[in-house]
Amino acid sequence: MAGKIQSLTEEERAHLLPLLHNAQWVEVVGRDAIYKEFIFKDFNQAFGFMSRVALQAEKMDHHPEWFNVYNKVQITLSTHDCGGLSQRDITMATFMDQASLM
Ligand code: HBI
Repeated sequence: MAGKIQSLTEEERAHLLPLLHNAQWVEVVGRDAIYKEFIFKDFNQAFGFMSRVALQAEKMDHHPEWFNVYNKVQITLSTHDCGGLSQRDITMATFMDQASLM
């Protein structure tokens, strides 16, 4: 059985969160989660991004909370299994930032 997913430690947060802030991720007030709004040229680009992320989410078994309207995709990441941010959220956020450039 897979081990329990661990929340990020304070040391990990001190190192990782500034990097995410530089990529326009913000911490959600009142919740151990991160948020970012991606804006694309049009819906086609936005949906292509969402498609790439969806495949990665399935591969990682780690799914975003997201809302899409036309060319905007609003994303919140947190790990349900540990009730807060885990390394999985960092990995997914990094993937999303790269996938948004394709
Ligand atoms: N997605 N964001 C997120 N957080 C989780 O804990 C999670 C998930 N997708 C599937 C998943 N966990 C499975 O491991 C089951 O816990 C549902």
